[in-house]
Amino acid sequence: MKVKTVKGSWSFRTNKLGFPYVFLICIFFFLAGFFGSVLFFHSQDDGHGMRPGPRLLESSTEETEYNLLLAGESGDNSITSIPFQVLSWQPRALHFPNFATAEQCESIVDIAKAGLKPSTLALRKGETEDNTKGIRTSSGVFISASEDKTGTLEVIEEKIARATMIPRTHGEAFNILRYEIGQRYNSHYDAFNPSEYGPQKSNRMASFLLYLTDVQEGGETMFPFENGLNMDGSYGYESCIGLKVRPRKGDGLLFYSLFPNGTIDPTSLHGSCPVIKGEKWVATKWIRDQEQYD
Ligand SMILES: O=C(O)CCC(=O)C(=O)O
Repeated sequence: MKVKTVKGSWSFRTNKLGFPYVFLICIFFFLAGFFGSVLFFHSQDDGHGMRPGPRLLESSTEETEYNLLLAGESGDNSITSIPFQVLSWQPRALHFPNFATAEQCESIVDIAKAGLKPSTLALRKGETEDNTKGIRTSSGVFISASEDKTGTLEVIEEKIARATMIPRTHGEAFNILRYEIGQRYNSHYDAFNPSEYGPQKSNRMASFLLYLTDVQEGGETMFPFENGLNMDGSYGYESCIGLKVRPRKGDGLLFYSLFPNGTIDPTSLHGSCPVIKGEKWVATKWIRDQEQYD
């Protein structure tokens, strides 16, 4: 039987098109591939000659679109974004960069200036003004948001409530403090231990500090017992050691004095290092575990 042979189409085409034509087609595809890949990698470049790796959520600077849910009657129909850095888990301390604007800080300093008086201390049994001299040497004034006709403290107070999710009604009036060179606040607890201070109607559960000025040198807020450090009984309450938070105009610092179970966190001991150069202004908001009616 005669086997039918079919000529391959390749030989058919090459025969028909000729070698120079095929050669040109090859060159065309080679160049198209080469320039295409160059363009592709260029578009992936981050501007520094590096191709980006997988992006970390927290380092993304792109605008994110969120699909909002229908909020409850007391909720918001917008997203609140208040960036923070966890400074420590012992105590629970958060840093809020650029929490307030420079104008807001300056306005708070302006309203506080006229009312400054030497800062006072809550005294324990056996303590007197005389035997506690030198522990807290700043000047300060208490101003509630409703007393500030510029409305700045109102805006800041609202933002603190959102950052902490503790209603404004739990906050004391702002204590606005000025530290001049050499002035300090030795380490202490904001929460009142009933065994030292007697029975309490409510306790300070958290403190929010808004730094109103930069300080050239010194004036850090210190946490000497951070992460259980220096807790061997030898700490003298004056030394500026442990976690130190540098005051920066407009930045906020939040820390919790009580554990979630309501007992005092021993690592929440804190104070203000003496100012060495410049002047420190800070607005403190003490937040209580019960509503404040006065
Ligand atoms: O001024 C500071 O950095 C700390 C203030 C403080 O400890 C306080 O007001 O309880």
